[in-house]
Amino acid sequence: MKKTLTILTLAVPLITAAQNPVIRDQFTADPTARVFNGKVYLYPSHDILPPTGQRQDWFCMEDYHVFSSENLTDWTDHGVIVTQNKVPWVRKDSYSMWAPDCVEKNGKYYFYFPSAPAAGRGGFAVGVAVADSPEGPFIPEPEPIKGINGIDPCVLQASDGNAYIFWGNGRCAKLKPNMKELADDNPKETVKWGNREMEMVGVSCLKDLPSRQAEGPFAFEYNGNYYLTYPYVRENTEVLGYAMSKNPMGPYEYKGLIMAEHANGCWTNHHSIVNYKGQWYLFYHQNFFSPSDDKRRSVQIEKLYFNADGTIQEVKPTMR
Ligand code: FUB
Repeated sequence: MKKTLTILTLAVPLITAAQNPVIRDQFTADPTARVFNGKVYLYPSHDILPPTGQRQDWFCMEDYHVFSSENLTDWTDHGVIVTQNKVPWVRKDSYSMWAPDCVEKNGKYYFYFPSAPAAGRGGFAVGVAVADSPEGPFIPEPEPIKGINGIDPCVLQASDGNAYIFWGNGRCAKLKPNMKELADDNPKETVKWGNREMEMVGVSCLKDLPSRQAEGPFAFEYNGNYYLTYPYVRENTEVLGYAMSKNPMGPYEYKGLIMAEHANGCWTNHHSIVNYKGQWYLFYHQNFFSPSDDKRRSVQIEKLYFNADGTIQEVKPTMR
């Protein structure tokens, strides 16, 4: 932790008037921004320096903080809302609390997060923790959501009255009204993984897109269109692409790039898109405070604009 503070202290004097990166006393990545009660709430991953015994060149995350702001410049850190060793199904000290999301329904806040499940299960699972306030306290469910093997959950509350959960590689399934389980009427698909065939719940929304090697899907609805935005690999790094559909579960038609390769300076490009007080914003991350280590990242914000036909204009990062 001491090393983290040293890096931040050295970098801070370089910042003058601009706001990016927006959180300056800790590393933050994979930002999901949501508007609750007139404020923007930011639910990022929390990169830390790996303790001894953990892989030093890999992601290392043990908990989540939530931040809020009314002006996107001054942020309040509400502290830790979920931590790895207090989630019953998460493998102890796995440091795999990857990209989260949070949505509200009927006054309850549902925080979705991926992590490594307890021994014997392998891979990643997605859990949910529930609170009465966007700041917590969040109580984790005892088991992860059945039917999701993967990372990077994003929940879309569509105008058709249903909630849909998207996760790594653009898979999508309908949630039950309780927001904690997949609906029973979801389609099932047989998916090939190398030589193995697996039956998976839901559909793959990335079927006809330029790359199936994608993660961090973020879905939203605007002006009668559904948008599926996601980082995918091009030129040996992640670009930020997007696709549009008239239906929440697709099929989605690829439309182009929101952010080009190498623009954010690190390999990953996890993001979210939110409208606050009539302006659209892109939340994403780069490694400004840790230029030689792209697993220690910092959240940035840029304005985002749509064209008249609903397509999205490319965003260029500021402050790097
Ligand atoms: O932060 C860990 C992983 O890196 C996320 O889950 C991915 O989206 C990528 O940003």
